[in-house]
Amino acid sequence: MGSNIGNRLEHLVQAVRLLNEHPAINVKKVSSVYETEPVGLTEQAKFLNIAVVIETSLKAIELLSACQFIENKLGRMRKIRWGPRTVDLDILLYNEETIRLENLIVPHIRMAERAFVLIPLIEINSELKNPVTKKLYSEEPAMEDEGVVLWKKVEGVEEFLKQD
Ligand code: PH2
Ligand code: MG
Ligand code: MG
Repeated sequence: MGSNIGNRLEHLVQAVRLLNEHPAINVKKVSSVYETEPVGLTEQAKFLNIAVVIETSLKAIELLSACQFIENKLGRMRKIRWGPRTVDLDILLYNEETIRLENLIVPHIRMAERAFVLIPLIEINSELKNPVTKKLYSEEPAMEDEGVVLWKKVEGVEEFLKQD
């Protein structure tokens, strides 16, 4: 998840809360919050990024709808590709599956090149591998990139959801 507009932490907390309130989704882990330099379109505000682990009975495509519902609920407008957003919820991995639908590709196509994805992801599970190449995400060269700074240490889902 990422946010770079308004109260960025609040947007992430609300997004995790809404995910967890979905009857078919359980949020199991939340990473610490990282402040990250914008990638792609660099002339925009810094992001806060987190990664979460969920358990769900939803199919990946249904999970995507749930994520988009939350993005819209939190006021996301889709104006510019890679542009500023109140909140962005991307599906990075879904079990060990590879999914190639028109509007959903898993593993997320750019995740292995983005330190703002890899660093929070590795914090919650350092053993994760690309399900196709079997390469450890912790061994991706992008892990060494600059522009990702620990902003707030998070100890657990409960604690994360308590802050306002
Ligand atoms: N998301 C993007 C584009 N660029 N940069 C950072 N630092 N964090 C993001 O979440 C992000 C981005 C497209 O979704
Ligand atoms: Mg997205
Ligand atoms: Mg994104």
